[in-house]
Amino acid sequence: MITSLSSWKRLEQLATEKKSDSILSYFRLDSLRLRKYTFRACDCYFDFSKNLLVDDVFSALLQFAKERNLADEIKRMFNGEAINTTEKRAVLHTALRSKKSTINVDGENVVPLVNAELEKVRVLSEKIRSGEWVGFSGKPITDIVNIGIGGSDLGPAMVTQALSAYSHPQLTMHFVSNVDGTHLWETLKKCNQETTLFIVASKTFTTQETITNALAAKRWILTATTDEHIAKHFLAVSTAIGKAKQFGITEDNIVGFWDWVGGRYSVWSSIGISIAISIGFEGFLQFLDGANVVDTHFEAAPFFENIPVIMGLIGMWYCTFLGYDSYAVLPYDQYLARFPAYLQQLDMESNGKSVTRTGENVTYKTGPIVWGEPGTNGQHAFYQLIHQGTRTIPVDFLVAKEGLSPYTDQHTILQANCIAQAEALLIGKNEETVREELKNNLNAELLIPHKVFEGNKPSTTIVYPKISPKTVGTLLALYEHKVFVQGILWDINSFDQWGVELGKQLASNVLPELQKSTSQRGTHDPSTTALISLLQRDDSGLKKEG
Ligand code: G6Q
Repeated sequence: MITSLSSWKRLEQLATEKKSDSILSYFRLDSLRLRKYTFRACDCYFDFSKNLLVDDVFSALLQFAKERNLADEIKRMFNGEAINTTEKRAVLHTALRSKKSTINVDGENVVPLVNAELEKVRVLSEKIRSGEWVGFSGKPITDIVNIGIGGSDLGPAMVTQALSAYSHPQLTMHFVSNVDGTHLWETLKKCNQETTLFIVASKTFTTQETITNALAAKRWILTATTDEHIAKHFLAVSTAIGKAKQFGITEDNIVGFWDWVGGRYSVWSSIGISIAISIGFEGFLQFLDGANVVDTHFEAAPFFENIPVIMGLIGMWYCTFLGYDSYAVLPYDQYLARFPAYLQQLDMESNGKSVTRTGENVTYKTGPIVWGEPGTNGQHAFYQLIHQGTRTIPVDFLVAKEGLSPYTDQHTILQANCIAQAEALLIGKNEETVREELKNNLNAELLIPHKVFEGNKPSTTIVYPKISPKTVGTLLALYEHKVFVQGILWDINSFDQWGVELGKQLASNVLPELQKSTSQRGTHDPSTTALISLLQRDDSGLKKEG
């Protein structure tokens, strides 16, 4: 158990000693603090100095990483070892953006395979972008609908939105994920059968939501044309080529990937074809490049200046030792509006685990709750709780040095808000200052406690040059490796997701009961039984009550 390591014990002791420390006093006591805890790497600037992190804690964290053999574990991942032990799989999304000529999985060099699928992505995306790809009536494609969910949706949807400034002017991208028919219906209202192309993105090609939506999409196309034209309106991305063919998609229109690419790590694979269609294949390559820059840094940089390692260590220090349950990711960038949602899957599906890699129950806190919204919207909503609530919520602020919009003055306002929020969280406002501010106010005594800001709230600020395919690739890969680091530190498997299975299994029992396609009533708890009765189609209970 990791709890018996000497560095663990040291960190426990330090947590008791340091949890009430003042970050501002760290600055006062160490004139080199800023220099020590800020880094330029991967074309970005990282300011960790506003964290509750000081030299002896940092050393103990680094020692912990060493005792957890993090360096060897990183090598094992990059070398294609089957580190996803419960599914007996390698974890090689890094191979999808690598510049190495040989990466072996089970003795087979996967680099040529990766390049071959990438070439298919190039050919297909260029055909669509150039207008050469036409629908059943001979018109070029105008609308692309990616049907997928989880890892087959969040990455492409988030990145396509993030890079919308680089998108093809004649192509509109849509993403349908929810099995709620509303999602597909509302999307199709904006599309025309003649000029719509669906991408069925599913690693397994068995996912209920995706197959249900894909079948509905096929019916929709067939309201306007006949079976022999289906091929002109469907692409598939999958590891299950046979199943995609069975669905009716022609082999030429299927792009593959491999089981060593986890769903939530698959945006770099052909699952990212919608990105290539939207921003062009060159742009997609730059996106891969941005991630490769991080991979190279992560593999080579010493831990004391290795950004994903530092991010991982700080996050673990907060979550496990200081008990900060959640962290907020607040991009001051409208293009990154879906970045927090993407990170929720990446982080929480990867590290929301409570047994070690060998199956023992953990006795410490693992993956945090991740949440966030773009600034400045959050400032007018939930920041109150971060500033004056009862919890400490560490924050990652993300901001571009340069904005893309022509409203450059607004970008400066945005930056000012970002910097000021980090500053406010750090310095707070004490009673004395508030008293001075309210010296002419008759209600001063009443107001003072409400206007005091405790401050000392930790944050990290990441500054990137500007939103570009490369930058977005870089940001994603940084967080991917942060999540990996934490999984190793906590000794959990970050690459499986058994926790999503039970609900799926039970849904397949509930569905026939709701549909009344079975007369057999399953055994459920009383609450579930009552809900099934209420929602059975011909039950008018809701109406009666209403
Ligand atoms: C991610 C998960 C999950 C997966 C979806 C979609 O790591 O495995 O989010 O991506 O369940 O699965 P398919 O791509 O197989 O449809």
